[in-house]
Amino acid sequence: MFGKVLIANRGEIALRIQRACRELGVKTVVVHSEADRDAKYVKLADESVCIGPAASSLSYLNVPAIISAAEVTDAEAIHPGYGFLSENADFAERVESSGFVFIGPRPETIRLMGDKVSAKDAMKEAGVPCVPGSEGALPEDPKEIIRTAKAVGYPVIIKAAGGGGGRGMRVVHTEAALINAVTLTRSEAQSFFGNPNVYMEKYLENPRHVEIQILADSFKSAVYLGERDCSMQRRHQKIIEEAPAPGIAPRHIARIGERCAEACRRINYRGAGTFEFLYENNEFYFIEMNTRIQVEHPVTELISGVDLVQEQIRIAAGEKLRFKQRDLNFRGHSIECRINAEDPYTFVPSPGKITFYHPPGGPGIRVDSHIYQGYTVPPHYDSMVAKVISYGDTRDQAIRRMRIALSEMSIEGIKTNIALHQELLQDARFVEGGTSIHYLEHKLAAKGEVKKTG
Ligand code: MV4
Repeated sequence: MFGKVLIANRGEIALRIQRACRELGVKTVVVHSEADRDAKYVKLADESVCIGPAASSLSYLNVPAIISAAEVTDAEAIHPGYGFLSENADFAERVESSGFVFIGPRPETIRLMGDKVSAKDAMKEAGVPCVPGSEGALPEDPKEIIRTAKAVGYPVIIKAAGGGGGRGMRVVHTEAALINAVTLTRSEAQSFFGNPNVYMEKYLENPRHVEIQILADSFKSAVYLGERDCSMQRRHQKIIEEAPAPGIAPRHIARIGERCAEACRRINYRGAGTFEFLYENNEFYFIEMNTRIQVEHPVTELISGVDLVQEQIRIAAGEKLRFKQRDLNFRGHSIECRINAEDPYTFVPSPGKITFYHPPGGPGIRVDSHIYQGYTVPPHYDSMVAKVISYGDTRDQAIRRMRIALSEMSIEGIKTNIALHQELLQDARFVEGGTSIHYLEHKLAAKGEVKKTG
C-alpha cells in the first residue's frame, strides 16, 4: 500500500478521499487554492500545499503546481477525485511520467473513452448494446450523411466525438435540417473540443439515465456493482440519484453488468468506471463511459457494502480485487440528494457564509460534506455543498428516511435547494419511480406556468 497519497481536488470529495486513505493507513496531502486555505478538510489532512489563486484554471487545473506539490511532499500517488483533471489523459500521463501513480485508468484508456466515437466502437466490439447510429464518425459527403440518417430513422441526434455530459449535441427531426445541423455541430466541436468529428445516433425521446458501476484490477479481474438511476436532472446536472433503478429486473441488470465487466477485461480497464446507458422500452443503450469516481458513488456503496474509493486506491497500489462477482450482493435501496448552494427556484448560485448548520442523522442516513457552521462557500467552484444519502430495506423506507433527514437539516446564511428536494420527495411520480430524464424540467416548467398565470 502507498505511504502517502496526494488529493488533487477540493470540497466534499477531498474529504471523502481523505477518509478512505486514513482507513487504509495512508497519509494524505491535500492541495488547495487560496480560496480554500481555511477549510476544515484542509486542516484535517496530514499535509497541505497551496497551489495557486482561487480561479480553478490557476490552481485545481494547474498541472505543474500539482506535480510539484507531489514532489515536495514525497507523495506516491495522486487521486484526482471527480471534475477538474480527473478525466484528463494528458494529466494522467504527466503524473506517471513524473514517477507517481495515477489513481485511475491508464492514460490510453482515458483517451479512448474521452473520444466518444472510439469509446462506442470499443464497447460495440465487446458486446455492450449501443444506441443505433452511424458507423464511427460521420463522413464529409452530405449524400452519405443523408443516407445514414434515413437508415437510422428520424429523429436523430448529432454529437461531438470530443463532447459528453451534454455539450455539443443537436437533435434533428427532418432531412431538411440535417446538413446544417451537422455543419454547426462540427464547427462547435472544433472550437469547444479541438476535434471536428461528429457522429449520429437515433434520438431516444423519453429515456431514463441508468448507469452501471464497475471495478477492475490490473490482473484482468472485473466486477459490476449494480446500477444507479440518475434520471432526475436539470440541464445535465443530476439532482437525485438512486440504486437500484426502480422497476428494472435484477436479471436484466446482471446481464448488462456482465457485458460491462467483460468489456473491462477486454480493454484491460483498471480502477473504477461507469457505463452510462439510456434505458427506454425495457432496453439498455450504451452512450458513454466515465473513467472517474462519480459524485453519486455513495448509493452504490450503501447497496453493495463496498468502499469504492478504498478499492480505487487498492487497485492503483497493484492489489488484486478482493472479491468476485459471486461474492457481491446488492441489498436494500439508497437515494442521494445533492444539496446545492443555490436559489431553489431560479437556480442562481448562492455562495457566502453559513451562519447556522444542523446536519441530519439517525438510522440509514449518511452525509458527505465538508461544510460546517462558520464555513464560507466560495463563489469560484461548483455549488454542491453536501450529499445526503439515505438507505433502507426498501425504496419506501429510503424515501421516508430521506424526508425525515431533509426536515431535520438546516443551513442558514446561504440559499439551498433543500426545499426543491422536499418537494420532489413528495412528488407522486417520483414516489412511483421510473421517471424519465425530462421529468424534472417538465415539472419545473409547469410550475413556472402556474406562477405566471397566477
Ligand atoms: C442522447 C439522448 C437521446 N438520444 N442520445 C445528454 C448528455 C450526454 N451524456 C448524452 N445525452 C443524451 N444523449 C440519444 N441517442 C438524450 C440525452 C440527454 C440526457 C441524457 C442523460 C441525462 C440527461 C439528459 C438530458 C438531456 C438529453
